[in-house]
Amino acid sequence: EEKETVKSENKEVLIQDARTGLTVEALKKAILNNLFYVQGKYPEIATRNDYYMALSFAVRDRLLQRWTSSVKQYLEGKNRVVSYLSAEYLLGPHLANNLINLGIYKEMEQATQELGVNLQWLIDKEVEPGLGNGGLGRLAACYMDSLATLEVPAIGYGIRYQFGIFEQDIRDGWQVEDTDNWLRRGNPWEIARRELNYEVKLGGYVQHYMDRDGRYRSNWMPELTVKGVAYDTPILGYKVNTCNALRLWKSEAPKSFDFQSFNSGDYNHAVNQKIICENISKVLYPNDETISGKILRLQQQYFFVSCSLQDMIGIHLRQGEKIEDFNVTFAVQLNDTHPAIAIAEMMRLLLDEHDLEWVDAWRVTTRTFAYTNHTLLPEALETWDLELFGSVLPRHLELIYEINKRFLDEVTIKVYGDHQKISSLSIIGEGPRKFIKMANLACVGSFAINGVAALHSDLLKKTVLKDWYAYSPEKFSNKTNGVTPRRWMVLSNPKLTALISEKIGENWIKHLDELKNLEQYADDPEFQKSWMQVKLEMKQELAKRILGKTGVKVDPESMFDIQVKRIHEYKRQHLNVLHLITLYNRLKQNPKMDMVPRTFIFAGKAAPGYKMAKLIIKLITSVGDLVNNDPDVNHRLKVVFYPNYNVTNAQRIYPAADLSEQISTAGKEASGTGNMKLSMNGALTIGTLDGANVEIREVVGEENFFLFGLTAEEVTQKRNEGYDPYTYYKSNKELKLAIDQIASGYFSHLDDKIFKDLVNNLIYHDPFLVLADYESYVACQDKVSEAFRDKAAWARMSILNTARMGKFSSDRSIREYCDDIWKVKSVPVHLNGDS
Ligand code: Z15
Repeated sequence: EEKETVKSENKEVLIQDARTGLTVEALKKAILNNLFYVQGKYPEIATRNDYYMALSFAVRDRLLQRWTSSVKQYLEGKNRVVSYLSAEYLLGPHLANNLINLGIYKEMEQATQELGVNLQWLIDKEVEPGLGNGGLGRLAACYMDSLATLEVPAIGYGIRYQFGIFEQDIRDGWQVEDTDNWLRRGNPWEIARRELNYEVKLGGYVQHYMDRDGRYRSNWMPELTVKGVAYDTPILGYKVNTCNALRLWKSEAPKSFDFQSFNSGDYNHAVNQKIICENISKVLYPNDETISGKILRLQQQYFFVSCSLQDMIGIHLRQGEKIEDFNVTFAVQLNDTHPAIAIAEMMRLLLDEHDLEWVDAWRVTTRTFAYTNHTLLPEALETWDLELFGSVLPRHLELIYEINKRFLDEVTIKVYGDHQKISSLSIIGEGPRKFIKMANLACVGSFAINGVAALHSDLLKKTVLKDWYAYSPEKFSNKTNGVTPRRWMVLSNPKLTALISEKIGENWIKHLDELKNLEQYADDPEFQKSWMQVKLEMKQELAKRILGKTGVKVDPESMFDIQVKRIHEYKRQHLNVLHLITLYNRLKQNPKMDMVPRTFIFAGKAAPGYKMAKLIIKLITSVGDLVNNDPDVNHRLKVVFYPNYNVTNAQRIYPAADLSEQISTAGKEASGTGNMKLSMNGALTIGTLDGANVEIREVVGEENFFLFGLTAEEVTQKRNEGYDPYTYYKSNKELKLAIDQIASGYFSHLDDKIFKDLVNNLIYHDPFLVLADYESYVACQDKVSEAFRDKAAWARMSILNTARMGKFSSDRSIREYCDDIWKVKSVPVHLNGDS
């Protein structure tokens, strides 16, 4: 019954101006209308949330008009569609972003003002959808923005987690997690498409039989079937009509299932099974770059991939196309290995459901998928215990065996006798227990493989994917990450945006290379003054929030030294802390010393099970408690741990940064994207030659970048020589003092046990070469402080950083994916209906 559509004589629906108009008057009408008819309130009794909802629905109406026009346009022409598969989308709040992309921010500001409510107050009411952990999820969100802005037909597929990334609270200096119940007050940005649903099998076994035509067939008898329901969120491009869908799947129990179980009388069993079904899309796994190997996670991955592929096949066939031509309609990008099961699922759908022969199915599959790798940490490469895998996906295990067999036959001929190579390319890993290597599955099944920064792509070929590169070099390329200037400049830093646009117009928002026109003002004292004035105002705003959230009073004139990102040993927040302690000691030993005042700002979540990361948070807050309360130093040093780092908070922090800390061990950070956002907002970087830092330094100029530390090559060499952190600890006085203080309980009320694991790890193991880089880091920080004294010179460097960041727009990244990998073109969308 849900598939029926309304037949109407009059196909052209007349759309009322109150639902589409972009004038202040139309917006006011729309808000009141929604307040009344959607929220059931009149202005006098409407709450802040009622207003937020009314406003959002008013904006959504305008998106939907563009969305239906986009769908219509896509279906008319036969355009290749990009399908982005990602387990995470870290979107951030929608309202203000949509106002900017619609080009009605000013109009809405006035409309709300005339209604007696403040726009910013309503914008701040939105609970952000935190459906991602960190860089990988945020990249997917930036790419959705750029795809729409470049007018590329695209669908983003993922999971509608009921609970996103946990909320972080700091209690007694420790991280405490709370659930993220983001849907509690309703979500005006999604549209449930109840009629769009697919069944997904899980567990059970496979029967084999010969059919009447003598064809060997498989019949998967699942233990459980779940239903995926589509929830669509419109993603509008910047000042274009293109509005793409982000289609997230929610898991439910299928109807058929209710009947069977409930009628058979086993009520308890029925209820339990229902809960199991709903659990699949319940919660986002909070691990960034660590694998947990949990059954539920594999079920999540398979669940959303299967729904998505069934959906794509449906779209393709409804256009009257043949299944063999699937890859002409869709280019499917795998965002890391999380959706790599798609390779096997595509084969299953083509073979078992659409009756293709193996070679034809494999041809379609390997022309469809492309794989992006996001990490060089070998421990972060996803694997699944083979037995566990088989218990969830018995049919896929068979298919993987077959894919692997055919592939290894081919390999054996090519690499004759090199068993090392054969086992490294095999999808199945051997050991005490066998396991499935998802990166290998992604590599065999994809026509393109890319890294996310030049250095990363290069290292991929030399390390984790070395044998794959040797085997099929033509598949490899680099696509340096980018970020959307709409959210990370226009939205988060409106004052800087206005200042820039005053000088060079507004074109840069869509063509970020045009920021280079700012270079001519880098030495202009007037411009420098305005530039630093904006920075100061952003620091003042952040200072207020810091006071409110942490009770710490910080000086907006001090240097804001900022490291905000997930807490991970390879990102080396503890190296930053060692520098902080060193400055503290220098001040204590020489209170009259003339030191550039600094505010150390940290933010970031630790995976709940990652002990060392949580200990690093405790170290930061402990050092902060002492430093912030010591009158000898606290007018020149402050330490802040800003709780619950998320997109909303990131937007407030980046504009206020003077110094951006990008201090990962060289060769460990695949790209980094926070580094780009900070530099775009005029922060100078202190960093290693790692990830995209390399390319940022290249474009901003080495004289505008504070470089320190070992190179990736030197890191490898040092390890091979037998790195001994203890010799660094012994031979550097300031380093030894800092570490001894941590160990002795100087920052922890004389508790000498609490940081023991951290200290021992550093002086005896130090897997990320913190101690090896300490001296070079501190020396570089001294140069940073000296540079900060010369306000004009600093302003100049800051302006040049922003001016030269054009390359790091996600528009550039997406253009490269479109041209080199997906082979898709822009399809401008014309509005239908009235407006
Ligand atoms: C993640 O956020 C990243 C890589 C991963 O393998 C996982 Cl599981 C999560 C990050 C990288 O650490 C970061 O360097 C990169 O900029 C980002 O992905 C986007 O490519």
